[in-house]
Amino acid sequence: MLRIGVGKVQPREAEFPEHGRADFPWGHEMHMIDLAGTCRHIVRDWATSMLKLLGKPTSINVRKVLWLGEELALQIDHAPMQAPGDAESLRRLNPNGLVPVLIDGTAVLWESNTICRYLAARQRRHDLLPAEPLARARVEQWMDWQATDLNSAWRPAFMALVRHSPAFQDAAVIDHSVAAWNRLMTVLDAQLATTGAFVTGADLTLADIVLGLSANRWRMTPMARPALPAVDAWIARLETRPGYRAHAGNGIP
Ligand SMILES: N[C@@H](CCC(=O)N[C@@H](CS)C(=O)NCC(=O)O)C(=O)O
Repeated sequence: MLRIGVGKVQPREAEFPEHGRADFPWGHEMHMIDLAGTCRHIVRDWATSMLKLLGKPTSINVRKVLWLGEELALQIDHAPMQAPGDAESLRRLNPNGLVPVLIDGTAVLWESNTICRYLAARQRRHDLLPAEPLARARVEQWMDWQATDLNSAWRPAFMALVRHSPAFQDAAVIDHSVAAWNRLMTVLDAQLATTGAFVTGADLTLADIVLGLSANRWRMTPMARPALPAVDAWIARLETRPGYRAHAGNGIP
């Protein structure tokens, strides 16, 4: 009879068909102990085991995936990728060198909203990402708006007022960014006032997850903001969800 235990080893090097070799900051080791007490161990092919997520837990785009993971009750092995030397490894998985990166078996995915769509579809969660084309397009419309228009609007203001980046200190550019950010948040407010619940209707979808992170950042950035009662009411609804509290409204802008 064999007894089996699982332990962690790191770092581990692995091969991905499309990406070549990459160091990975953790792996799994399976120990097999026979009756004579002899310990042999084999290294499990961790690349075919559970979902892996790379990226700092403070990153707004990583937090989308962590929150979604909770909504889907998925077990995700999360590595922050902060150690020296991680950058080169990361670039082999995502040529942009950015997080999040999701690893599912030998498949590697990057772009946070795409990862969210993939996970919802993988788990057949049509409540979060509808199968019906028009309903799905409405969710994706707001997700794309988040990733393009809204993200472009806030970047200079956020980099200046929260990150205090020397590269973003032009007052006119900051003012313009604050105004654009506030204007787009009023667009979201009007939509939420119409639905009276979540971004696309009565139920939470992926649009609420990606925009929930954006709205939290908007509320936490020290700048003048208009009163947006529908956004406030929506965030109060999001705050009832453990995934939002843990990964979005968790005190990190
Ligand atoms: N469009 C990409 C943007 C990814 C991105 O900008 N990620 C940031 C963190 S939010 C990043 O990796 N920054 C470099 C770092 O954190 O080291 C996505 O949505 O996944």
